[in-house]
Amino acid sequence: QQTLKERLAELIPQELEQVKAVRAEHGKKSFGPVLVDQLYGGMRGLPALIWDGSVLDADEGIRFRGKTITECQELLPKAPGGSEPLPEGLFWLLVTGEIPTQEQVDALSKDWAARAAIPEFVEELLDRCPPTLHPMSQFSLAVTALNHDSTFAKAYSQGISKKEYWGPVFEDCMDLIAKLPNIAGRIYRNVYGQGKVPAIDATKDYSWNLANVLGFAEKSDFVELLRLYITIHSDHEGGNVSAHTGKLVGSALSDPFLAFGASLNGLAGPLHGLANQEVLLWLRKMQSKIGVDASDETVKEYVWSTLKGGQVVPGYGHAVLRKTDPRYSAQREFALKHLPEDPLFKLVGQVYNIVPGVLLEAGKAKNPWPNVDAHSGVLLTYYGLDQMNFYTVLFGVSRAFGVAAQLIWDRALGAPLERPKSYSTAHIKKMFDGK
Ligand code: AMX
Repeated sequence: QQTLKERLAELIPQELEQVKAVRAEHGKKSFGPVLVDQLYGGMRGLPALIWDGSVLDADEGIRFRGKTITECQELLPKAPGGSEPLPEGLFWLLVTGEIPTQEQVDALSKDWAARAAIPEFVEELLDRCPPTLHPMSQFSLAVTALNHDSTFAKAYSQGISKKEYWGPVFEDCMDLIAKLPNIAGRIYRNVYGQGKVPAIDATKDYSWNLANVLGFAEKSDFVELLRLYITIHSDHEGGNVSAHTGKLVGSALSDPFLAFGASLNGLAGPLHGLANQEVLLWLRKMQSKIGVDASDETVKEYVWSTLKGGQVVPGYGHAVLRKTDPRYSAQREFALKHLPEDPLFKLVGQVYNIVPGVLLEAGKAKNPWPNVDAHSGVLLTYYGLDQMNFYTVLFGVSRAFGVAAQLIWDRALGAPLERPKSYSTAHIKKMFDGK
């Protein structure tokens, strides 16, 4: 049976040929004009990056290597007795574009378990963080520190040839993903006083081990939730802050630990990954203000008061999507199956019926529909993981899958240093007004 690295070694020359052919045939074709507004407007819609793992359609949502979330749920291997895809299989798909066999997925689980230990100094680093330091800051510190043992950084300093970059980058990416449960588990237990992190079990899959380091492995539905959670949070094409940051920093040949540490710092922002924490805080605040069984009218007033206070409604809107996020829908399906009567789930449903109408009436947001973050916190809370400021760490563990897959390909295809052109307002005025 072929390993992921062996399969990659076969695919890389084919992909190099394909990229060469695409560039030869289409390299001088235009995607359309670049508007001055796009320079000021956060580059929305500007075609600027190659990202192979996934592409986001504004109406349909994400496809991982051409497959929808539902197709991934059907096609990817599962754990014994489970019905959600194993993230190991999703990683294989992101990297190769192919659906792996059950044996290949099992081998990845074992490989990651074998790589899972973190250096003692990283454990100490985390133990020394004050519990008041946000879990995402701790997470980013620890991931950055893993660069101490980077295979790529070492190979580069020893003069490795450009053609060989992808091999050590692959090793670093595998190490990175493998070590995240131990880092996440240690942060969780340190911050919330939950005792020692148990050892990784090499006979179990990645999500079971992640659940176990957090102290939730006995709840098999929670383990299933994590399998789904990692799968849907893994990748969302290349332009979002965490994905693009990882690619950008990686383009300087910073190793995958440095690159993904930077991704995490972007994910920690409230307009990006931190929104899943913000959603729960917002819902709780609403409940404390208007009570648990508030009428639609009162909820509506509360939504308006958020907007009038100059704040965003967390979990709603998106820079690319223009319909309900299928990642939201996948979590809703999970909730309907496992926790249909949960009061917080019902509140999320009630909010879903109200917020889009208010945002449409307010007339600013281009997309009034919910994104992935509108739902995730409710599911985690249901199983007892109610420490909201930890939620983005789980998003970060998942996002490593997508960023790592692209870092491997970027180095395999010799992606150059990123260096877009910037202009000053004075220069633009001069360019178009002549003064
Ligand atoms: N509540 C209130 N106002 C909103 C809004 C929301 N949920 N979504 C967008 N708007 C506002 C914007 O703030 C902007 O206002 P401005 O003109 O005064 O600056 C205006 O509508 C136009 O914004 P847009 O073009 O529709 O969105 P964008 O591409 O600039 O930003 C996003 C996208 C996600 C940052 C925005 O919708 C938002 O702030 N949502 C709430 C936070 C959130 O849920 N983030 C998570 C996104 C998913 C993820 O990355 N995990």
